[in-house]
Order: sequence, then structure tokens, then C-alpha cells
Amino acid sequence: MSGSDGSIIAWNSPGTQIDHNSILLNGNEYYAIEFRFPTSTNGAARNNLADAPIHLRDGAAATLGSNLLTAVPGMFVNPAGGDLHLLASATSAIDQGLTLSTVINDFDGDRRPMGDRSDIGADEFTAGNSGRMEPPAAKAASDDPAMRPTDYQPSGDYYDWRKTR
Ligand SMILES: [Ca+2]
Ligand SMILES: [Ca+2]
Repeated sequence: MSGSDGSIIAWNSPGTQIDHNSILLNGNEYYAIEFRFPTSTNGAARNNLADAPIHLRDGAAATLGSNLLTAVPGMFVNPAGGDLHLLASATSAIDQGLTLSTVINDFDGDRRPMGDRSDIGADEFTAGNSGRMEPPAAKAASDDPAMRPTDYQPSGDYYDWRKTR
């Protein structure tokens, strides 16, 4: 147990919007999100996917909406490895969010909403690339042996892509 209050905390922070986060704590913190102190007014926490509660403390006020706080590891691609992309089976999150005009894409850059509505959490689910953690072009360049520099020396040699063009 880390014993800290929460994963995302707004202290003395009016107007803070904490939307579309995926938080899997496995019991290591008490709260997924916390707003604290009377100056923390006009806050919002919406479309968050977590396995711990949201806490309003010491007079803080925030609007809460469409948060799913009963997340389990089985909803995600590889939670032990930190990959919290949604699986297709995570139907309690997919298309279950509020569609917010302030959030038009997800942490992959995928457009929101896709399908009927925005998905709860940081990921907007897209079939076929739910395990993707980097842009396809960058991944292709690093994975394809033909794209690797041929004169690279592991001693820290500098490679200039322009030599081949
Ligand atoms: Ca959707
Ligand atoms: Ca996505």
C-alpha cells in the first residue's frame, strides 16, 4: 500500500476538469480522483474509468458524470504491462460515456466519439489496433529491418538519414 490519497488530486484548484482517465489501482490508493478544499469549486470528473472511488473532501465541489468506478483488469489489453487499451469485451465502458465537446480524441489520437458514443476512460476503442501504443508509421520504421541504418555502430555512431537520399 502506498497510502496516498488518490491518483489524481485537485487541491485548491477551481474549475478543474478531470475527464477520460483510465486508473487501475489494485487497492494501492484509496481514491482514483480527489477534489479537496473549499476553493476547489466548479470542478468536473466525467467519463473516468477506475477501480476506486472519486472523493470530494473538505468542502470541494465538482460535477460527476458517467464515471465507471468498478473497472477490473479483465477489461484491458495488458494491465500488468501498463496497457490499458480496452478490450472489445469491455462493453460496460465502450459507447457508455457522455460525449464531451471538450474532448475530441483519445490518448492514441483516435477521434471521439467513434461508434454511438464516447467510451469511458482514456481509450476510444477501435477494432484491430487496441494494443497500439505508438503511431503506426513510427512502429513500422523501428520494426522493419530494411528501415534500420546499415552503417550503424553500437558504439554510439551518429546516423544521418539524408546519406541515403
Ligand atoms: Ca465509442
Ligand atoms: Ca484508441
